[in-house]
Amino acid sequence: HCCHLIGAPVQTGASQPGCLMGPAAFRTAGLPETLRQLGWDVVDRGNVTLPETAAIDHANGAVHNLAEMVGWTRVLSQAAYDVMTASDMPIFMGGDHSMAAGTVSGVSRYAAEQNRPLFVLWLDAHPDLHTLDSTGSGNLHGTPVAYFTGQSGFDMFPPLAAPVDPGNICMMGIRSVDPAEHARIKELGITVHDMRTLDERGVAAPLSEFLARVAAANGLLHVSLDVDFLDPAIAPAVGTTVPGGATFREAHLIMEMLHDSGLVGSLDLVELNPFLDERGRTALLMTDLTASLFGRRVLDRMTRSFA
Ligand code: DIR
Ligand code: MN
Ligand code: MN
Ligand code: MN
Repeated sequence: HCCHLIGAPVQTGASQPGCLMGPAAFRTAGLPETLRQLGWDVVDRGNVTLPETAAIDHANGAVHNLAEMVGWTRVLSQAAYDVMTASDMPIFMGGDHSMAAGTVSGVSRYAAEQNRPLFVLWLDAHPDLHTLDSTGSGNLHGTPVAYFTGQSGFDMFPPLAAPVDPGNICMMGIRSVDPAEHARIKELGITVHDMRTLDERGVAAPLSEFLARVAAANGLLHVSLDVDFLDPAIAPAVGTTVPGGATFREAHLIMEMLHDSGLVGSLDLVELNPFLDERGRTALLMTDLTASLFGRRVLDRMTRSFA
């Protein structure tokens, strides 16, 4: 198996600088070596770079760094499409979550060409479902899901080769939702397992249901893991901490189940801000979780089938 790493040093979508250093922190935390020890061939493609941009104004005055997000979306979408043809399971090392406008749209273009439906597992405290018109903060990391599902108002962005079907998105860990996002979740029919659902049902049952759907459709699964999915007590290095996040054990179980499913085609690791970390602990935890997704386990056991 071959895994390609791609760095996406994007920080213009976040409220504070620092995600620029995310890819370097994942390399420093030993992500490439960790995957090699699990038997993967690892190719580090280095970081994608942003071509020069000219400012773009928007009627919503809160919106900032729009030209940067448009530029990143263009280059990352192409990079993601290219790497999908070359790699079993590419990892996009972010970078703030605005990068997912590029990675998911590129992966979706690839899936469409393979005649396979794309499914997205969104592990996050936030649904990131704002449009450019509805965002109040203007922080564009709150908008990628609206873009890649084809919501209106993203005309200055690259046209989508294959918008993601909102019915194929499953969000887990959600606990900070703005009113406009709440309305959009219902309107689009996105499956959202908020923290209350995870408290009541655990993570295994809702995730099994979703994986069964992916398997039944012969789908390709993209996983987008935002650091703030995790509880701030174990993952402090993110600009938008929200109390009451996923525990170490819940997160590892999700990653192990994803590995066992054999359905994951690509992974985003996003919102790591190493400037806010405590001696690299968040980068190391994210690396450990990735190891579980790529096959690290405590004991051999019967592989679960979700078909
Ligand atoms: C909030 C927070 N919904 C916003 N979003 C964040 O600024 O739009 N997304 N932090 O990751
Ligand atoms: Mn996010
Ligand atoms: Mn978030
Ligand atoms: Mn924000």
